[in-house]
Amino acid sequence: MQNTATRSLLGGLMLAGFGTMANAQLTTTQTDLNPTTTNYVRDGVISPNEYGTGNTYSFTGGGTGFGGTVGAGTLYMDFDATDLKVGLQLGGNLNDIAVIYFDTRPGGFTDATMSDGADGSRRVISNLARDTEEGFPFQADYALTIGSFGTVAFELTGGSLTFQQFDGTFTGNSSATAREVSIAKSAFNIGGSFDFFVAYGSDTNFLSNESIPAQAFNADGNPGTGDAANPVQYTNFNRFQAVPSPAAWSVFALGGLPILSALRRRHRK
Ligand SMILES: [Ca+2]
Ligand SMILES: [Ca+2]
Repeated sequence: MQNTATRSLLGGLMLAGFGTMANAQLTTTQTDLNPTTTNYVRDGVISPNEYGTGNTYSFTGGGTGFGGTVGAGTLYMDFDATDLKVGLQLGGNLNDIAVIYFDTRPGGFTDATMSDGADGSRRVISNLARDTEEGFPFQADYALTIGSFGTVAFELTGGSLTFQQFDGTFTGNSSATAREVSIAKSAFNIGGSFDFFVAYGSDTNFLSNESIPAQAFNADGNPGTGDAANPVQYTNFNRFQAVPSPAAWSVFALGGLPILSALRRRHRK
């Protein structure tokens, strides 16, 4: 078993957490053990071992207010050398817009600091419920929307969100079609680890109670246009990370061992 000092050193090495909020809670971490290779195929099907052995690089959620599309869905991820591969197996028909918020660097934006109303994706990303400012578990840097139109990726800003990419491979609302998309890690500033959560809402800012990971408000009704006296709080988030490379381990060996020795010496006193 690793002692606390080792674990905290490993945590520091992985550069995890880029400015989470005080009440934020990490729910699930998945680690890509082969971060330079993938079995991903963009075919609308989650095939065996496509997202890790046994498709274990997966994340589930909660809430059924919009039919379980996201709340009963499963989100898959995998790295290769250049890309993050994302697959969403829907739990119901995709009649609205799912948004994945990414935390990949310090700083960023929340519902309260974004306000781009130029199209459906931008409206959902920047204002989940029409009349309220939802709480985020972190300041988000990038977002990916998934709808019946395909997928759109943006860099977040306080003004007009910066368009990154559109993929129209998968359209329509059928729950039978998994939505699969590849994003260049460089486009989202993704290094060895990032945090994310998923929300679901309409392009008119009527918010579902569904999310990945599960949130406390999943058990309540849909937030809809929002209750100013009780704005929704997304406190829970997930993490996807690459297993440290041999280079990172050698840095750990060189830099970490003297620290561990010092800790041991101090412990003996
Ligand atoms: Ca991989
Ligand atoms: Ca596939």
